[in-house]
Amino acid sequence: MAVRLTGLGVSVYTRIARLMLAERRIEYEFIEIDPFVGTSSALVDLNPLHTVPVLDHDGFILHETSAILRYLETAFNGVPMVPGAPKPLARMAQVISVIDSRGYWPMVRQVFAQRVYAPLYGEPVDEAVIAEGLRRAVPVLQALERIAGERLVLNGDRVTLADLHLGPMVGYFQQAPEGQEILAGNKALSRWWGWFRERPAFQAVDRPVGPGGLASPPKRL
Ligand SMILES: N[C@@H](CCC(=O)N[C@@H](CS)C(=O)NCC(=O)O)C(=O)O
Repeated sequence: MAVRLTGLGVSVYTRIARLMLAERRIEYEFIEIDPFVGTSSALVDLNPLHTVPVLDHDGFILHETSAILRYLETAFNGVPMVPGAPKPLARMAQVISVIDSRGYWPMVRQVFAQRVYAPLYGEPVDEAVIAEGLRRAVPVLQALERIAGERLVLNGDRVTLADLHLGPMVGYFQQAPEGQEILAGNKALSRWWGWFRERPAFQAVDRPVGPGGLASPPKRL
């Protein structure tokens, strides 16, 4: 059974998929394509939306990270990561939805990309973009704080797909000093992060970004 993942090393969504592959101890081939530089016909063939990651499992092609995680969760043996009970199951879906629709852009594409990533490449930093990202990230973290405090998911106990979806996003966001400060103000979420960041699978994918940290450094993420 051949598993192949097309992605970009620094892409946060690629990291989420790689985290799941690591959690399930699945061996896979990694093909690096940068979706931010031009149009790759190889990527369009796999995914007309031209986003990464894309999974290929014996010819079954799947894009959209939450779908990839759900697929790997059931197609490969391992500790169940989708709760059976209605309430934690709903919370898991809620976290993933909040992150996808409201978290990714401000936390990663605005705050992390500008405060942390751009300087690594000597690019100018747009403070207005950071300010807007921080403003938009605050309610996202508040919503997640409530969920972490309730402890149905994000509880530092049983890992679910919500943890895997959120971990790499927080991992990037908290690299910005402002992100770290906002996170620190959300106590339950901070506790969760302290637990999650130590997971061996996360440590395996959490490679430094920047010109020294990648074989072929992309200019954007
Ligand atoms: N809905 C997609 C989003 C993936 C995504 O936005 N990936 C970024 C990299 S982190 C990407 O490929 N962006 C290229 C683009 O938007 O043109 C998923 O869940 O996989």
